[in-house]
Amino acid sequence: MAERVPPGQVLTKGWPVLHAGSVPYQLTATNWTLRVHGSVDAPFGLDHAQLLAMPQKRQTNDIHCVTSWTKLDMTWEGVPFRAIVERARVRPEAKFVVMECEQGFTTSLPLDALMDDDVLVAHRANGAPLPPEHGGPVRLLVPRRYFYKSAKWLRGLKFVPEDEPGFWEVRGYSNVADPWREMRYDVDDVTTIHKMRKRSLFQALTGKP
Ligand SMILES: Nc1nc2c(c(=O)[nH]1)N[C@H]1C(S)=C(S)[C@@H](COP(=O)(O)O)O[C@H]1N2
Ligand SMILES: [Mo]
Repeated sequence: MAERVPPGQVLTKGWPVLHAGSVPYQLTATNWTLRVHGSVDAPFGLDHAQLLAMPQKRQTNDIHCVTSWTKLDMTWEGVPFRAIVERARVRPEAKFVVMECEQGFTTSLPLDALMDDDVLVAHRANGAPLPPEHGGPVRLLVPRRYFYKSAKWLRGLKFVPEDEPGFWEVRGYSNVADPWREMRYDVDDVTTIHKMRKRSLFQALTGKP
């Protein structure tokens, strides 16, 4: 069991709801669309029925939130991210993907990380349609990263040559977000902040610049 719980994480039986802002209840399977665009030769759009017509995968995996809860053995269903990449004919210069969400939330990951076979554009969890509170009708699922990389209410996938750090990433959370290496915060940012604090403390004590 310990092998399945990353360092600093605690098991939860429930499924906490966590996000910035409010739940966009007006977004439903009836009006949801996804835009796949950027550095691709075949940009396309999808509605919910078209998403269900793409290759589907069902899997069991654990999820790890940076606020330190881990939930084991969830079942998920959705379209493998790889199928999206193949269909869009992603260009060689595309190295990152920006996940664009309803209400403006974004997160990003290297394209490589999204090619893992457990990354899904997910529409069902634990045998039921994904509830609005958990990002329904459609969210991204990236089990190998902290859960803030699993964008809720996904509306766009933008392939880009240069990274565009997202909502939590620009607020000091790790851009890598690997739970097994406990990468919760951006160490470079923290180091910079510590240096700044040391310098201002030194100035306060000595009066020297
Ligand atoms: N669109 C959007 N997706 C989001 C967030 C958000 O604020 N907006 N928060 C992230 C964070 S910090 C977490 S922990 C998970 C929580 O997902 P859950 O509410 O289904 O547990 O969603 C992630 N995806
Ligand atoms: Mo989170």
